[in-house]
Amino acid sequence: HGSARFLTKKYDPTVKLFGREYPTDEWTNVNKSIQDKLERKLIHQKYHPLNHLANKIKHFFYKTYINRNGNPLFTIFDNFSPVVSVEQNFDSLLTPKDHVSRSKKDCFYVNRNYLLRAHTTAHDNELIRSGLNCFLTFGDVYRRDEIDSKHYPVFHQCDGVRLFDKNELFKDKALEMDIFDKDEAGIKRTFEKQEYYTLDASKIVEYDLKNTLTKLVQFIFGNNCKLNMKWVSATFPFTHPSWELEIEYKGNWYEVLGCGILEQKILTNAGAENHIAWAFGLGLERWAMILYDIPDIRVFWSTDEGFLSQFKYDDPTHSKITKYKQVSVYPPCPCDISFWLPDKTDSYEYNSNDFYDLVREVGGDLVEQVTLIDNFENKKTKKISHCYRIIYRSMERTLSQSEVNELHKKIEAKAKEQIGVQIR
Ligand code: FA5
Ligand code: MG
Repeated sequence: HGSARFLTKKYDPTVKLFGREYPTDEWTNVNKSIQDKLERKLIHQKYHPLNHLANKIKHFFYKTYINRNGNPLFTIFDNFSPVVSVEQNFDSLLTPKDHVSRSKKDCFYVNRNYLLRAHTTAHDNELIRSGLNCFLTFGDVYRRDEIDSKHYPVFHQCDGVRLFDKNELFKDKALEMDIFDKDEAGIKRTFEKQEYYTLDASKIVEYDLKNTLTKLVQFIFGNNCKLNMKWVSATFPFTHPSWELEIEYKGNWYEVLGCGILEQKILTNAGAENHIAWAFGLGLERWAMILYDIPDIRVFWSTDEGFLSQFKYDDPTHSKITKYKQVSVYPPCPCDISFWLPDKTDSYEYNSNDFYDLVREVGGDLVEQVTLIDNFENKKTKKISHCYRIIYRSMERTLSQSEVNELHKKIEAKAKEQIGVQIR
């Protein structure tokens, strides 16, 4: 292990990401296993817990913030390429040239000019420049890190930004109040505010930021959730003042987001100099682990149906909270069953759910999953055949083959008797 970092790796002259070729150089360190992750797009995978969570967050902003015409105030982006320039990820956010976060040992560099974004904040500058006042960005982010229950080299973030001009900030008091401190002699940066702003402006934006995020926590975790939260002061090159929000969960404090008042220089550089803004960035996995009781960040990358099937539900009001049951470490036993469906009558037409219910009834918790794997019609007889794969697995022990066979036979018999199928 210890010596691996000293090996010099040979890279091809170019690396191809999303169909585009990038020349490699002495900064290149994107490896094959990380490139495979680029394709996974977990937040876009329907019914994935990160997809459920992203939908909840979008819904919160859409329903809470609407303009005079009833349209959402926040514009949402979730499809930007994770390949960004060093300029986007660092320079545009005022990260000093010698800042530790730029290090090759912490980031995945494509070459000296491009990297896999280390945070979704990388898009803020351009989105402000494009004229938006309120926006959210969701995406996968990449950091070189160890893999343990809380760290994984790929995770997901949501960044949010809101700009205010004088009228939005002070409303009917706008004539009497100012965002910018005109008393040039006295202006200085304190722990409470940047040198440019009045204390009033800074405090109102701070209040709005913390209020928005507190409401988001309450919406996501349920209004009467008994989570302890605390604001901890923090530092980021792109915000001042800055905070982190921590949530207590099972006796430990988890940092769930970073936020602050955006540096005025970033607004000025992006052509929004008459504004003041808040910004935040949250880690979706941290929120999902607390929300769904997921004990290990690696679980999100699992393709095991025992995991995925637990989240296969529609949630039209974005308020459903389910608790994850640890996928058993005992081996799965798949067994297939094929039958001709009963003929359709006036009173009964076969539906797969009938079979699923029956399997659950007979097999109980020893059944982890049932999937329809084949469906065809005999052209002559017009009879329809279904084949289902049942995965048997116990949470407590290894099932014996004879035990599984016996259960499977019972299911066949019951299906014949109750639904009238014809086993093939
Ligand atoms: C940032 O990434 C800042 N861009 C956040 C920000 C945006 C601050 C805008 C101010 C204004 P940080 O590195 O702390 O900050 O990560 C933000 C959140 O991502 C953390 O609070 C945590 O919830 C999550 N996170 C960070 N590292 C990991 C990791 N290795 N695995 C999983 N989640 C992580
Ligand atoms: Mg942090």
